[in-house]
Amino acid sequence: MLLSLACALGLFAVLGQSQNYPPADSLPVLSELPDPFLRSDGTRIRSKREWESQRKALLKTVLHYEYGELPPTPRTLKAEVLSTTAIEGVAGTEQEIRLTIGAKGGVSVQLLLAQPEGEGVHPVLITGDLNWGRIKPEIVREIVGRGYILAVFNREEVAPDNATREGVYRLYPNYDGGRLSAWAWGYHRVIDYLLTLPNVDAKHIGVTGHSRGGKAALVAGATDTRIALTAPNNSGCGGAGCYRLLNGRCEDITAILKNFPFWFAPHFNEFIGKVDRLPFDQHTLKAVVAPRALLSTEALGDIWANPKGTQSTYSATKEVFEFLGAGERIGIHFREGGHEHNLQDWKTLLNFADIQFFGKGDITAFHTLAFPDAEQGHTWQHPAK
Ligand code: GTR
Repeated sequence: MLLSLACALGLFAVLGQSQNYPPADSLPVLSELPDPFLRSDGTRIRSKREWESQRKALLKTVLHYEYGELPPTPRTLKAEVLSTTAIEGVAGTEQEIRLTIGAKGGVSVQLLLAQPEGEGVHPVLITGDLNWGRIKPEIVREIVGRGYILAVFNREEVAPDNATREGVYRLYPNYDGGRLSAWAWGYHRVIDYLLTLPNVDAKHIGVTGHSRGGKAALVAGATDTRIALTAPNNSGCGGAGCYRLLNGRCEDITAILKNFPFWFAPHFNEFIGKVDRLPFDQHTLKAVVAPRALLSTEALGDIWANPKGTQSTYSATKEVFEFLGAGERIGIHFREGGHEHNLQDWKTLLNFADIQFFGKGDITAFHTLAFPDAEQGHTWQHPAK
């Protein structure tokens, strides 16, 4: 404990010396999950009041080292409704929309909006996974039947899933953040549009996505307080997983940066073989969402996504939520099976959203852990304990 505290203080002494972030080699080794309550001057925050500035500082650090900043917010956004059709089996319609984001021709993105019929406003769930195909009809029926709007956009039109500089990279030629930040920006632009619609419940907007889409949804939720619920599914390494605590044949920083360097900030690869020098881990990004609601949905057979390490970062993040008096706003759910975003995952998300948005249901199931022997990964506790 003493050792890790000394290391952490060492880190913040380094960070405190200048506004710039030192390179990986100059950062101290932190073997445990870094303390999210520790400020850059080496003191810990003590009151809830101090959380908002700490939250912003943590977010800046994570974006600097891991993902890169998000692109700027564009001044213009146009939407053209191309078609409206009835959804089979439920009282609702689906619209196909073309969003044009920004000037000079802009970024053109396909958006499908499945909406329940009826008066009043509706909560919304957004995913950027349209590039993987339409959401299955039974899932759309479930979401719309439960009174939610489903917004599905194609994140690969926002930024391609490779190193080519199309989409938002063409709109902002100097932009150098990674794809996960660019995709997160796509979620934010969809929200800009949704907030112009009369049937959207602005206070109840949730984001989700699967795997790399889940990583992007987590970055989106961490960087936009208009998002009331952030729900990455099977998001693993670079998402709700963990860099330090690895279990079995799961993805680590070396593997992810070998295959997908363009998902991250260009200098993140300095941490290959040095994850213990990261001044944060994924619990830090999850904590940045607090006190807004956060759910991770995991699959026990999806070893590559490190469900056990995800439980460890969940437990570390819960310290922050509890400190803020928001312990009921964080949840985790494990199902049997493998890497997919299936009907059960969506039902789990809807159940969690009903609790968070409308106080309907019981949170207990979302605090049930699957791995009693998972590493705690941290010795710090929240400051009010
Ligand atoms: C895998 C990758 C994961 C995950 C997944 C996906 O190949 O290693 O990080 O994001 O792809 O997006 O399906």
